Amino acid sequence: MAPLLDLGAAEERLLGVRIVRGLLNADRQQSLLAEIRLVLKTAPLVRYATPWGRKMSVAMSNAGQWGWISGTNGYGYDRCHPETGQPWPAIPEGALQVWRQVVAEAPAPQCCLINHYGEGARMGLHQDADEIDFSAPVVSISLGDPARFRVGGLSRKGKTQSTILESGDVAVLEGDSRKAYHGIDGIRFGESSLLEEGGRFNLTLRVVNG
Ligand code: MD3
Ligand code: FE
Repeated sequence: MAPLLDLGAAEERLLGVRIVRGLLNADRQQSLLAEIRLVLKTAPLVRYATPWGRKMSVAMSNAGQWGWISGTNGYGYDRCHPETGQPWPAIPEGALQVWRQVVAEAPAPQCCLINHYGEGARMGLHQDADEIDFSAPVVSISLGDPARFRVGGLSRKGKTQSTILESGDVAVLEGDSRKAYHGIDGIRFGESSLLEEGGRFNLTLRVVNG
């Protein structure tokens, strides 16, 4: 494994979003995936309904002190899984390592949202606005099939740019980009061999209430 502080991975910006390609090598991807599978045993994935009553195509779970959920009472952060009633499991060590590697000076993350994209899943353009502390960065880790990630500006109408996020890529949302509109147009199902069943996991690490 490469030393933790080796920032040899390529870094670029997409409308203010910092993208570090290939931050996680195959070994780190595998071990993080194993940690995610353990989390999902006690905190299973759920497909939530939108406020419009349609089911999201992305299935979700969480690790950490707070988890993002959605339901008939609205959406936001909760300490427990909506179906098991249990507190969320601890954030995987492999994810905390990434956080320390890319945003060393930030306070520790309180939430690790786990998004699972199966065939045909996508996430429409939105802002992340349910956190209290917007000064803290958000760190996103992609595992599995490549996804088309789209980012715009602070208004829904502004122009957007897109790029492909691949397994092992990390995106850092900080400063102005923290409130930018963004989404996932879709994934290239089955292209990566990391998940035997195909699909994509995205982990987003957040500070929820500073
Ligand atoms: C840009 N997830 O969970 S991660 C989400 O791949 C979410 O599952 C997507 O958007 C996914 O809310 C995209 C990259 C990301 C995460 C948070 C952001 C981009 C962001 C917050 C502000 C701007
Ligand atoms: Fe988001």
